[in-house]
Amino acid sequence: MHIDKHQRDNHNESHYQAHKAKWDALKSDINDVEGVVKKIIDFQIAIPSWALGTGGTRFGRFAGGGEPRSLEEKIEDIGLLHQLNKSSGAISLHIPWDIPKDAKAIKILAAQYGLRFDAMNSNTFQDQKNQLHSYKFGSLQHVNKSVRDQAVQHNLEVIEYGKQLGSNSLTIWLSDGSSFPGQLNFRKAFQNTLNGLQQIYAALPEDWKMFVEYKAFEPNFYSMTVGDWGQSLLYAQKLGPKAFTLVDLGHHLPNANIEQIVSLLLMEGKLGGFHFNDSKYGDDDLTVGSINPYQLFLIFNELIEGMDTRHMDHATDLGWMIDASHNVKDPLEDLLQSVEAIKIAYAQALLVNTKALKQAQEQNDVAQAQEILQAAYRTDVRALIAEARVLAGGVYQPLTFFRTLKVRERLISSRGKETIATGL
Ligand code: LRH
Ligand code: MN
Repeated sequence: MHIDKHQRDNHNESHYQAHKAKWDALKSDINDVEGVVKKIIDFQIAIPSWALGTGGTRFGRFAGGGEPRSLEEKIEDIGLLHQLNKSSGAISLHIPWDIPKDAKAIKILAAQYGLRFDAMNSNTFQDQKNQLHSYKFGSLQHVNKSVRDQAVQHNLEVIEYGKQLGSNSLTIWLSDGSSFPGQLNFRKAFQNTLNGLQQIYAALPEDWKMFVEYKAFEPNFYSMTVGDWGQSLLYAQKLGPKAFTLVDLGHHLPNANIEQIVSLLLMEGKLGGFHFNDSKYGDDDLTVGSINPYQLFLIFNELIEGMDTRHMDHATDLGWMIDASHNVKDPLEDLLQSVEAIKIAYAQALLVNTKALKQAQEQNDVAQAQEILQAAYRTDVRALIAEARVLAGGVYQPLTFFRTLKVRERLISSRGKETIATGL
């Protein structure tokens, strides 16, 4: 869906005065405000192709209607988000859920919406129709070489699709593990998995990266063969300079200190990117910043400290991706809120007085350190995000405008109420 320029301009005109008042008040407190606004504009977040429909659980799935029926319609939906927030300029595809039948046409369609292809995702956690060997007992870890070879082959096919689309990274999340003590030889499972990853690594084009995504549990509930940041780091270090870890915020045990994990992975130069979402219990895949926005701010505070220490480019040197599942919200509204929450956390972290914080840390002035951090966290930066968004050609209030345009109603009338999108 292409948004009419006049409708966009009418929306922005009607919101300008309210915005100007807030922005004028905020910008006077921001050092190097042009630099901060540019960083916000350049910060693009990849939208998962598997999260444009309604998600569900084993207990039920309540489709909302108007869901994309093809990869083309998924690109149109992400294109719509990007027109509204000018911050969703990339797609992360999942294979085989989103096999590009005509890669050239898909690439052209995405380019028409200003979209590029971020990390490709392989899938050896489900058995496809007429698949020779089952992944019931794992894929790269499997005791049978024929199953392991099949999984390696699949990842090589995913790389080929990515090359056709201009992607330059592969995310490997393995559901491999065990659900009962005694079921698995952990060392053999690790070595089989490493061997498989090495074969895939060897097939990576020169400029590609491999992201090894870890997860503490589910669908296995006793051990996961890439179960935490330490195991993922071990694989990435043994694989080589193109291999990195991927931090999915929902893949940690309760109360894990994710910001410390991020700081240390950055220190080792082995942090590859993120799957942003939020959770209260397990891998809940909820809207980013909906449960624990302070944790997200603390993660971005460590990211900026670590990336600036390594002179990394905030916009391009790490993979910024959402991985969420929408059980009760409209998928597109959920994604608009998630992108907004990520940009708010990034902007607040950019406002941290790092010089004063270092000083407080050097003087063990714990109370002052908290004051400095929370002064930034308690800054309402929404006018800054809105200013950057409109300067980039977006709208002041994406969610409001999405509803004003009656996008969901229009999608239901053009696609139908019962359409089901591929994905989780
Ligand atoms: C696993 C995961 C992984 C994806 C899947 C859709 O929980 O986070 O990143 O492959 O969700
Ligand atoms: Mn994930």
